[in-house]
Amino acid sequence: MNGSPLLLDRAQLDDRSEFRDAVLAGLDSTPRAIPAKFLYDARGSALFDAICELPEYYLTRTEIEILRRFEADIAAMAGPGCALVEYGSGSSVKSRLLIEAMRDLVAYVPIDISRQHLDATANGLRRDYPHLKVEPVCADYMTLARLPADVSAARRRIGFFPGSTIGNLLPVEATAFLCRARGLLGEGGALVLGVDLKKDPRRLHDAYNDAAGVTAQFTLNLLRRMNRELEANFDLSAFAHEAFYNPVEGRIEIYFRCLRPQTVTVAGRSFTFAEGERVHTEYSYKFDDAGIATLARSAGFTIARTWTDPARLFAVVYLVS
Ligand code: AVI
Repeated sequence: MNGSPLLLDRAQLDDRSEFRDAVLAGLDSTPRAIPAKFLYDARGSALFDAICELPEYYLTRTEIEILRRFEADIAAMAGPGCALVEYGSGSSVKSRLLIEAMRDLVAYVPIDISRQHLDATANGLRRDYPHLKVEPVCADYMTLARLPADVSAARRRIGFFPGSTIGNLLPVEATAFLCRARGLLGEGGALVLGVDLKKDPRRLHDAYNDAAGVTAQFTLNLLRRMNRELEANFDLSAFAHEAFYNPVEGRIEIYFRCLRPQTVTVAGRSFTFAEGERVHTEYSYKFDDAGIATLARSAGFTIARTWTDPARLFAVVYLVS
């Protein structure tokens, strides 16, 4: 990971130049912003896993609770002989619940950008479900144009996009993603979508400003990554994580904020940061029923069912074409 560029393989070199181009463009833009996907290097992914376990971060455990409670309903809506297609599968923890509930599943197709994650997950699933056809696809699900041929043998394709990852997309990107998914899932297809709900802003604030500071480490890991991969010289003590709920836009906004004026070198270029200047890293949109319906409609989906927890913190919706 930390080795000389000469030891990087082709894919790593491509990843690194994509990262460099995105960072330089993001630091040249006004306001400054770096796309959220670059938060997930190996350390960032481990930190995100730790976030999911935090007492303040209710999203993961609430969604799992909903899936456990309603997995039989979800399986009944899907019916027999389906293929399950998971967008951004990671370790496929949540999809295991659906795999176990959806008997007669023809195939499981995890889609993930990380080859390492994908292979480990696929091998684990093949071991645990020897009769299930596991067809991993290593791709960016935002641009994926085709599913494996075998999937067309399924009676119906069921997409699965959990975790409220849809909330990290701008509304226009979320619509584009849903349109693409609707096309890939085809006629009779459906999408099981996890969304975080609007709630008391203090609860939202705490979920992104945990007392242990893990979310702050997750944001500031982007600076570490730039230092390591782009020969940058960010002083980590001179920047702070900032996250707040914007009630007008209905979203959490996350930035790293500069605490004292300084000049930083990144990939051979110099960038000056004023005190208080911030660089945007993430949005996390929160939804109400009307917002979910508008989003679904924008891509030609309708909501067939909505499942929530008793406190209405999170929702899992079943969208049909
Ligand atoms: C991955 N995604 C749904 C998380 C969220 O809640 O928006 C990312 C995150 N960033 C900071 N904490 C969690």
